[in-house]
Amino acid sequence: MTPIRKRVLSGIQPTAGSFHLGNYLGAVKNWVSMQDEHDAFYCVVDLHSLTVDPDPAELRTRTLSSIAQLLALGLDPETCTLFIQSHVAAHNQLAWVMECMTGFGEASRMTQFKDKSQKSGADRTVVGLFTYPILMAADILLYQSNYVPVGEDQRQHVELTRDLAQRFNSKYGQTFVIPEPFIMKAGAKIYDLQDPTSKMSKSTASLGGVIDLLDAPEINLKKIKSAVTDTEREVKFDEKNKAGISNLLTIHSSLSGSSIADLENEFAGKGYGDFKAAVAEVVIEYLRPVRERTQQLLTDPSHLQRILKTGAEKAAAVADATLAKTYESIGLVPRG
Ligand code: ATP
Ligand code: LTN
Repeated sequence: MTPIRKRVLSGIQPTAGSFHLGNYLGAVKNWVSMQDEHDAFYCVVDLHSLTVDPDPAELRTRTLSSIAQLLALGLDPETCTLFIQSHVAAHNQLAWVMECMTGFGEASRMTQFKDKSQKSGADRTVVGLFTYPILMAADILLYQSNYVPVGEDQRQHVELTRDLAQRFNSKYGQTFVIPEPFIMKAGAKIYDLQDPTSKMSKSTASLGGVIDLLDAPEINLKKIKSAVTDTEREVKFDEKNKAGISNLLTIHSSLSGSSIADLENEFAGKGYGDFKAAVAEVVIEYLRPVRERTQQLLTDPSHLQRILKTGAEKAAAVADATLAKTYESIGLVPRG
């Protein structure tokens, strides 16, 4: 008898024209490596991205580009279920139920909400940004997911999801699997090249510090060569005192597979210039085929649409069953 494979679910927002290296090393790399051994569901969370008021034409383009990038990075639609969040109505439906189980104070403690709302000011902060983690909880719980591969910044949201699932189960009976965050140590947080104490982020002001997967090699070369380092000369991993160099070591090591210790040895006695050139080469060569495959996939939108249609059908079958069970548990009368 084949053992039942554990479920995995994760999502990524279509908030930029290209994913960046932090998205790949913190999250999508794990998505790819988990798809073979798990029953994996991956979605582009377009509804979440509405919290930043995207331009409609841009949202459409970015959503399809996100799907193309995920395929180019190695997701195989025959192996995992790849879909767009808004194609499965149950996400919003379960989110409402979960909103009615979340304390106002509990939601107010989410640090991503606090950071983002502080940046844009109370008047420009939408309610959707506040309820964002609850929609994320619905994404996860609908699929009875065991693991949620994300970067470190999402740990608190997965903790909230666990709390909500436990609360629901103890009040209404066993309904949801309690998910666990799956966060790799290496690459869990990639920092901005210009400000190596802040995370590399799509919505950051310092674009010079973000390595986009789809950028031309010359642009990424320039960004890596001008990465902020320190006044010493030693290529050594020391996150506290050498944040820039440590970040570059993490990037090199995660893409090349060489250990940090081997890289420290290889560059002992050499200057930062040589080291940066080596990092740039690894990044550029890694990204070259990803960029080419993405561009190629985008030339055939009907192929992408077919993948998405199958993905949405497979996802909806699982999600609708969980939603029906949830509605029944809380006493909503079925339509019949
Ligand atoms: P924004 O900064 O605009 O919120 P983002 O760049 O964080 O966007 P998301 O779509 O929110 O992108 O995140 C997708 C995945 O990438 C998440 O699992 C998140 O944890 C991970 N991630 C994002 N930035 C980093 C980073 N700098 N290092 C590691 N993982 C990251
Ligand atoms: N909130 C996440 C994106 C996200 C997600 C999810 C991740 C939405 N739904 C479900 C994992 C599982 C973010 O900002 N990176």
